[in-house]
Amino acid sequence: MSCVPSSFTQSGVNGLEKVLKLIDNTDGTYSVSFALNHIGDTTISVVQSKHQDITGEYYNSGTISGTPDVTNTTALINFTYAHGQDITPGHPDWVAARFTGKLTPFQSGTCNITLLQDDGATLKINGVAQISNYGIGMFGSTIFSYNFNAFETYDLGIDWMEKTAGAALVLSWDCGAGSVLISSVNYASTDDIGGSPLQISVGCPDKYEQVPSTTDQCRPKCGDGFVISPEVCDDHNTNNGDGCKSDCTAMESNWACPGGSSTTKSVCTECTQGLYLNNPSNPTECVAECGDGYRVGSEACDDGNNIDSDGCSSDCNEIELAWKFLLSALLLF
Ligand SMILES: [Ca+2]
Ligand SMILES: [Ca+2]
Ligand SMILES: [Ca+2]
Ligand SMILES: [Ca+2]
Repeated sequence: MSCVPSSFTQSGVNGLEKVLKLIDNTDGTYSVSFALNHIGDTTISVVQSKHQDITGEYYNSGTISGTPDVTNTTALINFTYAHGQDITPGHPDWVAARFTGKLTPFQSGTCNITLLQDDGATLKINGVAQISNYGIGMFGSTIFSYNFNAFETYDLGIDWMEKTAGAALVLSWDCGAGSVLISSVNYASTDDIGGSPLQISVGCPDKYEQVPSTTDQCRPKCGDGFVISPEVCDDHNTNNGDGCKSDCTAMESNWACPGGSSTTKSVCTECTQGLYLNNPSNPTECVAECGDGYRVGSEACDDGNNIDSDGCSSDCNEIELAWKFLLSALLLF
């Protein structure tokens, strides 16, 4: 882990954003862009990380109690003392110390944390002990795993007690890139800046609605009176029996619903007797059908079939000539 670079792209932070991109505008401002992968409310936090030295309180009595004999600050937990070397002035042995600070990781994930101790120490994160070796005479490393959220601030506390001989206290972590001393930039706290945290709400575009049982899909809203593909019609309701089906996927049998668009609703008309939705070039037009027995529109006749020489031509365009004469003769008598 390291300091925030001037530009970076990160995927899947906290499982909310598909892409997070940060650019240093070099004018004191930063731009952040991201793609939300869900419809609804989202909280966006913009935080600033501020380095904060760790406070060390030393007790020459060898016990953490009362007023510390020495208080100072340090940018790192990286102490080693040779046999006989003073920890506090005049005190190389039987010195206890309490270190407190803030720890901020810049990536989410699990880190293996190693504390080299001589003698033993207790380490707490957010008040919960992860290592409990305070008061134990030891020289060695203890490792534990911790799952961090990026840019969250964690309280760090270490109680350490050196008995005799050499002494050490070194805090390092491995967050996937090898074990390194925890950097001073990570001894930091984060504060919201600007209008952070910001609540935003993302919905479907106008004339669309969320697809049920999904979190990130919109579809044209059926019943709003606007026809947007894949809607076939939208007669401004979600009823059946009035021309456009309740789900807007089709016109109902023998109904025509022309005129619908993204700005106008469909107007449905039921085809009257002898008219059908049967025009390939205009599927919303009611047209006559030759041979159904109903003479309508431009049909000259319709004798219920598509056969010639029986009085009405097979295409219903003509009353056949011989039959005209016969008809005339019958009328004369
Ligand atoms: Ca619609
Ligand atoms: Ca309808
Ligand atoms: Ca007909
Ligand atoms: Ca005929």
